Amino acid sequence: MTSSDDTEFDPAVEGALRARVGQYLVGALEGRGVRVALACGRFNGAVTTRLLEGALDALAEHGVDRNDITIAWAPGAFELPLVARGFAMGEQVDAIITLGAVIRGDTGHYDVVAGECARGVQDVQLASGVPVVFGVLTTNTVEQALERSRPDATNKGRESAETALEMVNLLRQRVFSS
Ligand code: INI
Repeated sequence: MTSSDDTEFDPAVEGALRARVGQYLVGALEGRGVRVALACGRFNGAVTTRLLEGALDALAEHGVDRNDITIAWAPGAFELPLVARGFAMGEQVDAIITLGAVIRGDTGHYDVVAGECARGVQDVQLASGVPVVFGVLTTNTVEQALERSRPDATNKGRESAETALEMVNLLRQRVFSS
C-alpha cells in the first residue's frame, strides 16, 4: 500500500483472493527503467521542497536512475495540471508526480485552487493514459502541511513517488492497453 492507509491488506486474505482468480494484478515498487517527471509548485516552497526531497529519496531507493528524473517548477498548484499535461504530451516520461501545498489559511480561494488542481490532474491522466499522481497537500494550517512533509515514511512526496511506480508497473501488464 503506498498511500496513508492504516487498513493494510491481511496477507492471509490476499492469498485467499489470489487463489480464486486467474489473474491478480499489482504494480511492483520497481524503479529501474522508469522515467519520472515531477511538477512542483513554488508556492509554499518550504513545504513543497520537503515533498520533493521525500519523492527523490523514494525514487532513488526503488532504483530510478537520476538521469530518468526531470523536475519542473510552476508558480503554484493551480498551474500543475498544465505542466503535467506538457509532460504527458511530450511522451518522454512514464509517470508524472505533481507536488504542491494549498493551505486554507493562505487563501480565500483555497477550494478553487485545490479543487481545480485535483480536477486538472485527473483530467490529464485520464486523457493521456500516463499516470499523474496527486501529491498536493490540502491542509487547514501550515503546521498540518509541515506534519505531512516530515522526512519519514509518511512524507506525502515519498508516498506519491511510490504510487507513481506502482501505477507504471501495474499498467505495463499486458491486460491493459497503452
Ligand atoms: N498556490 C499554491 O500552490 N498553494 C496555495 O496555498 C495558494 N494560495 O494560497 O493561494 C496558491 N495560490 C497560487 C495559485 O496556485 C496560482 O499560482 C495563482 O493563482 C496564479 O494562477
